[in-house]
Amino acid sequence: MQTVPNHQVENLQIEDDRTGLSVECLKRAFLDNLFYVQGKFPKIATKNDYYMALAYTVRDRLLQRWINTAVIYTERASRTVSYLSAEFLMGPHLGNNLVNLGIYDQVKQAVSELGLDLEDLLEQEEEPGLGNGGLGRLAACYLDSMATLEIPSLGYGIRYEFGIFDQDIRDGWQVEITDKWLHCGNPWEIARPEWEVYVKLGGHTEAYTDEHGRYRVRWIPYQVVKGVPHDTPILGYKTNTANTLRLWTAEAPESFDFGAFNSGDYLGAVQAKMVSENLSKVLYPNDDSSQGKRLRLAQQIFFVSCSLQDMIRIVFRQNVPLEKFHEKFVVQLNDTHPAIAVAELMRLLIDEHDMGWDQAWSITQKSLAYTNHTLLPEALERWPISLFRSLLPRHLEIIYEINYHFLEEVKAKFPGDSDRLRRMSLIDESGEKYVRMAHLACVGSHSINGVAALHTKLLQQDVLRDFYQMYPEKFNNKTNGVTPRRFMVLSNPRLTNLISSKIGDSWIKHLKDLKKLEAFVDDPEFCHQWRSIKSAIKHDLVAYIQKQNGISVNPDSIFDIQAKRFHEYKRQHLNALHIITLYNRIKANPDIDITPRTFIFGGKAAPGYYMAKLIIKLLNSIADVVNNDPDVRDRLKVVFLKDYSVKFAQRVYPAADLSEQISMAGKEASGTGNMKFALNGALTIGTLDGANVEIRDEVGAENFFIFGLTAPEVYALKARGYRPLDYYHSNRELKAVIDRIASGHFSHGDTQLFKPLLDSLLHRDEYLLFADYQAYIDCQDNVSQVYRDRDRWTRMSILNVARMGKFSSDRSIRDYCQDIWNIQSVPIELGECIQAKE
Ligand code: GPW
Repeated sequence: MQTVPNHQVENLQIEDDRTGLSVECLKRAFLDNLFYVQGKFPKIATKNDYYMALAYTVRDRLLQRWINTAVIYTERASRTVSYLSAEFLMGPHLGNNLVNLGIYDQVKQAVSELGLDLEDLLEQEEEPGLGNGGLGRLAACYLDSMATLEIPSLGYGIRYEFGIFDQDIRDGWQVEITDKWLHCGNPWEIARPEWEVYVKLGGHTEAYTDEHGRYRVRWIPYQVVKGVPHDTPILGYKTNTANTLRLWTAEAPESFDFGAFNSGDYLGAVQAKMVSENLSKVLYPNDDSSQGKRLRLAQQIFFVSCSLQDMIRIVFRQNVPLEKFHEKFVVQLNDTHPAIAVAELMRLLIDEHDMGWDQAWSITQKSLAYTNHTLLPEALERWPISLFRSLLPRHLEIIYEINYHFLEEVKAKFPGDSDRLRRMSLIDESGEKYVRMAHLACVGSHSINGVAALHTKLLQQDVLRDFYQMYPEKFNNKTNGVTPRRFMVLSNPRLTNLISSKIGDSWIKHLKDLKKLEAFVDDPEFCHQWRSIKSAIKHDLVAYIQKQNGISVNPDSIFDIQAKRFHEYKRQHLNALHIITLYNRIKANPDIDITPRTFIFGGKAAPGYYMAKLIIKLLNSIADVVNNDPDVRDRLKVVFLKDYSVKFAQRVYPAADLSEQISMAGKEASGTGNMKFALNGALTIGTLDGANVEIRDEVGAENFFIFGLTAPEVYALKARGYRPLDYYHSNRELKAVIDRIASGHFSHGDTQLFKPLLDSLLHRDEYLLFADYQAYIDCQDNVSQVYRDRDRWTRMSILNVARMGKFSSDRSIRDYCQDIWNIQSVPIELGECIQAKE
């Protein structure tokens, strides 16, 4: 579609009621939106109407910045980061936008003068749960940091109609409920049907010779799907930059099935429409695992093709020659989910834009960069060749061609090493043939990065070792980070205000400035305030737990929290073994002196992951027994908080005393919850895994509870031959714990319920719970001791926060900008561009 220049429109001034930030103006605008957008008046308005009216009021203020940003980026054809991710776990927008606009307090006052409560309205927002966990949330933190650092960027992904399922707990088991996040409308997005694109699927290819006598390939698809972009503004913290998150919905093209339509096959045509719409219907709820399902591959090509076509459109609109695609865009691949971009960009350049192979390959490699997020073998994506060919016949040809050139390169560098060729090939031919997406991403990118120092080292030594030997210069580390805006300023206003009252608020943009807090660590008044704030927040969570779970919790107990996806490698069940150990000690000696603890869990399990769901059932079963056993006398409480989400995480992190980061070393790529807890003043009990290693280095070993085998020790033990039964037989407390579960004590006498879990521990124990058990218990005993010295604990807590500066996502993004993206900031001035230039 053509844009029509219209000087009358350009001359329009944006009305003050849509941009003004005074309390009076906000009130007027709010009522105006309630009336004209929501179509309600106060007498009949629901809470949701009020939320919508407020959201539109805030969106109007974003739009001014969004349009200014777009105008400047377009005029200057600014170099842009394109962040491709199958997941964006944004969390609620309203509060975050209030913080970043700097109008939280004004809006609070405005709505309160209208007789409403801001917290109430914030609670009303259905968060877009378009991600599973860490990977999707990282993408969201990175969008926040890119906008804050004024880096031109576009996030590209899928607008799933159903995001991550809502979790209910029934009889202790997880039950999944569809997430209808769109059912009340989404005030934050704007559809852009004028920028629709088409994606081909299935069918076959044909070779032909073009008018210049060149060999060409034509792809005759079985199906064509339309992608429609929906844009959400991403505002930086106290900047005018508003970047875009562009999510694609799949629709049936109007014209495609007219054949069927006209021949009277009405239902057939509607069927085709439904098949198309399926592509953006639902988020796959697996975290750190890949299933090889056709629809999932279709989702990947769908959003990748839409996004690359959109970038090419932008390149043309800004009069950049296509040969300079890589100068206009750098495309970061968030894991292998978008790795099909390697073949798709080649296809677009060669088949659709007449470019030669060598030039297309050079542009592709210069444009793409790949981030790996896992060391788990089951998470490395592979697609059966037959499935791949039936959906993407042209891409398979291109991948074969890339593979041919690549293997020639490998042969040249390592002559006579046929084993290496087999290992490195883009095609796994050991049995059923597969396309290896991580290999495709490595070959097609100019940068390959891990997400924590240890993770990158293990990639180089192990998972991607051959690629490291082939292309050492491509490898680099980018330790993850989290945004302090959402995970401190918004979620922990009390601690934010205390900190800012002492050291100013520069730390919100320059997290390293938290270091200045160290000067107050010996100030008794400050320590007292620090402790009272933590206590007040814990009281709030106590009230919530009372309401949600009907459990009364002692606010003076240690709040010991493990909140993350359920996965055996994350070892929530090791935590369970500790709980039962303490329970056994109490049962053996009811008067034993134990530091009171509240164990809090939150997290979802993939619906098809039986063992993870059984672990949830075990925790709930332990909770039932422990919370109701009179011998325990409120010294231990176990709480499973259902339906963990970003909204919920924001409530949980600030209340934690102790953060559980207890994965088997060598399995957690980085972790980011570990950072959010520590930033909010929790101490960490953790293994030397992922970013825990770097957190401990920063905060000091004396302020961190470390335990367990290191990654090399894990490998050595497994190589020696690990025998979990030996630990069971030789460790009295461990045996008692296992026997207690096996006896049916937590399952109303049912000795079969947890047998699969116990069998897996006793006979395989892939994640070495038994090997780490004693070290974990000893470390927890030490935690309990230290907690009794409240001054010491407070000091450790302050030092943790003061030394967390490295883990801001701003630092991560600065590192990406310098080392991979080669991109500079583009500050946005307000007002200079919407008004027409005379
Ligand atoms: F398997 N992560 C995740 F690598 O949340 F793709 N989901 C995933 O599917 C994958 C990784 C994948 C997580 C890592 O487990 C976590 O350690 C890391 O902090 C996070 O990604 C962000 O890098």
